Amino acid sequence: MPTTLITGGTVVSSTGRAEADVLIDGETIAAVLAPGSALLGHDLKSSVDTVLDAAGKYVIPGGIDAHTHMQMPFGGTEASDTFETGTRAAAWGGTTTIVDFAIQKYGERVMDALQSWHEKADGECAIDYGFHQIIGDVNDDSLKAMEGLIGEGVSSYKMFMAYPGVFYSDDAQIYKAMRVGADTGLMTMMHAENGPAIDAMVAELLAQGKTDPYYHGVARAWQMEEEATHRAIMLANLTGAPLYVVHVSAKQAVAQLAAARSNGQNVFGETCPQYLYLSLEDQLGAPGFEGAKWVCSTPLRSKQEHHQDHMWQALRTNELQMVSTDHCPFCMKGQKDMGVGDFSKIPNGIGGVEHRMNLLYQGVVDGRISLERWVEITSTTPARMFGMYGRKGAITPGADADVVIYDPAGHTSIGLEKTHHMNMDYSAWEGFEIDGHVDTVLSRGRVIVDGDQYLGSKTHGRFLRRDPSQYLI
Ligand code: DUC
Ligand code: ZN
Ligand code: ZN
Repeated sequence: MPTTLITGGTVVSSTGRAEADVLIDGETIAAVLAPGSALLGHDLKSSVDTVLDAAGKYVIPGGIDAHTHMQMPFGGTEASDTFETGTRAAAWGGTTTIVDFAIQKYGERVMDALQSWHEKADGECAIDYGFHQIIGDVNDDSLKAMEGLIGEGVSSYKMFMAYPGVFYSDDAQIYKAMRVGADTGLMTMMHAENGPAIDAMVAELLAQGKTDPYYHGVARAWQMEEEATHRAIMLANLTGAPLYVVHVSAKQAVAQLAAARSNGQNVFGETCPQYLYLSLEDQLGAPGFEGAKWVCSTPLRSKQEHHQDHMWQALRTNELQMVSTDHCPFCMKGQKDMGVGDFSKIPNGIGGVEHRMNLLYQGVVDGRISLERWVEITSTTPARMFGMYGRKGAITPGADADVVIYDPAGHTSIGLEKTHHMNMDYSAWEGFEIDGHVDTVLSRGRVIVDGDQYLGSKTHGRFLRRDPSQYLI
């Protein structure tokens, strides 16, 4: 087994930092040692196969993006990143694990859907990957099938309170599925927006000739998110199901989660970089059809109402527990442009799997979060939340050697011409400047990114069987 020693760096965990060397044996972390340690009388530097110098740099557990949609069929098209291109882009940005969504369409059997997602991803991924299961058709058969998901290494499922006629579940269906969630230990994930009311408002706006991308954000008002979040929390409370609300963007929805948590309920929330940095006014409201680049759901929120500051604050106070991307890229040409003259036909989604680690690190530089909290919300908590901890999310003996060497003195200019490996014809993050740089990325002991060189392969990533959540109160 090849051995690697990462020397001279500052190893950062969710609880602290220390100068330490990291010894990797094959695919796993063998030891975290005082700098310059010898082991059984052997000088490690001269005994290992590879030495990686991390002097002046942070050594952190590889990022875990627990919310991606590679090649997702949606909005009359398909998300433009395949598992191959999307996981490669993730690796470039210091993310070494994704959890994507297998989709049960209406009329389809759950296990058939899961199998077809295995077929899409198998042999195509640069990094390790797991699946959540989307339940798009709650019926007796799918409720029964849900009982077998943990046995398949899929310990979470997602439902939608939005998108009537596509993925939508009504309250009775949610109630029934949550009963299974409570009984089996599956984590219930929820897209919490009131879809029927949103669709009524979309029709009203279009009838008034309000067709620009900006109105996507108007139709999906924060009241629709707050109401659905509250309803999901109440149904979870009634059934005893643990609940994880995806892509929280409204401060009012955070307040609902915080109230439930202070009541002792197992309720969690993620936000995404777009809700920390981007806004209804500046991006969705960009002139002409430009705003389509940032059409996603939940939508970007008003800067005037300070939702973005609230998301950062909620991350600091653990009212929100982690940050994923909801990576769901579409090109402007041939995809987003289906909605010229009708915002409701713009495929919903933003690509960002490549930039999450950097964008969140900028939050450290800007004094929004601590260095340790950065590691916690991008890696350690996702591992614990979704049953991967022990193998992922920490640099600790026995864990997979998924490691990023991050240079705080480096710099990253985000943009299509500069740092862009996602399969999109634009960057939603064009022009963002980051005071840090992903230097080296290891996935299970193998260097897959080294400076400006990609050394990975699409057959390296493995399906990750996950356990039930290790985060419950
Ligand atoms: N929201 C998006 O923006 N894209 C994919 C699905 C979703 O809920
Ligand atoms: Zn969603
Ligand atoms: Zn999503």
